[in-house]
Amino acid sequence: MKEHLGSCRQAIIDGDAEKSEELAKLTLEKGMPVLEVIDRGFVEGIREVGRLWEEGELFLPELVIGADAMKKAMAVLRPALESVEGGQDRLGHVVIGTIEGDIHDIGKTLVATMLAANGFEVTDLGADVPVAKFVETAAEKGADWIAISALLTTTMPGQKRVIERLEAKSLRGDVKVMVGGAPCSEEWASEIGADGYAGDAVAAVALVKGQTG
Ligand code: B1M
Repeated sequence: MKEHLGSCRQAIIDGDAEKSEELAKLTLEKGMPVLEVIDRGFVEGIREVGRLWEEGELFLPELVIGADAMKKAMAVLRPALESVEGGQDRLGHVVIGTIEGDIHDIGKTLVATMLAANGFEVTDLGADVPVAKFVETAAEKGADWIAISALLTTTMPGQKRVIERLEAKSLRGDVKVMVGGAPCSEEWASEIGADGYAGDAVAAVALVKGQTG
């Protein structure tokens, strides 16, 4: 297992999409724990790519190639996550997306997949989602939660604008707001008046489960 996790991490660092896809398939064939392989293998790889890029050891095209390798692996593994606890009554409705100006969608998609796998109805708006779109969709669907991902310090204020728009439309009491993404924190969530912060997909499920219904 340890060796497999190391290979998954390395395939992302190498930007080797063929290898990462192959390793994802092997994960399923061997019945390895999917979430652990994602978290301790592939995710560690993409975070290392980000670190190397920040230090100037990798260039933007290599960051893009690493992200592509990550997406290939996730495409293979996502259906296995979706089937973990499928087929039960829906526990609530979550509208999720990455805030406007921000195209990072790997973490957000993982959170959406885990919520769906745990019995929530999920409307995934994708990435670069305008503030108004979160609010309109939540109202239209009668959502219990809006989950807003932000990976850039420059896009985090958009999470606050969603809350302000909910207040302006007198909808704040109808829907809870969760924020997440690498630069976010508990402090940020309370500063902007969100109902919660989740540091990873498992915490996001726990938060929504604990406060819905
Ligand atoms: Co970008 N990028 N990137 N990037 N990128 C970061 C975020 C950065 C930290 C890299 C670095 O400097 N080390 C940095 C941000 C710095 C900052 O703002 N302080 C950065 C930058 C600067 C940029 C560009 C501006 C680069 C440029 O063009 N000069 C540009 C921005 C484009 C834009 O959005 N407008 C850019 C572009 C890209 C790529 C397109 C190449 C690619 C994204 C591909 C894609 O997503 N489709 C990319 C990537 C891959 C990264 C890093 C390396 C990895 C992100 C990732 O996928 N992580 C990232 C470095 C890092 O995060 N350490 C970086 C894996 C993922 C599973 O984790 O997203 O954290 P994460 O999600 C976790 C938790 O955070 C949580 O659960 C997830 C699962 O555990 N979570 C939530 C996430 N959303 C949640 C929502 C919730 C709850 C929990 O509910 C609301």
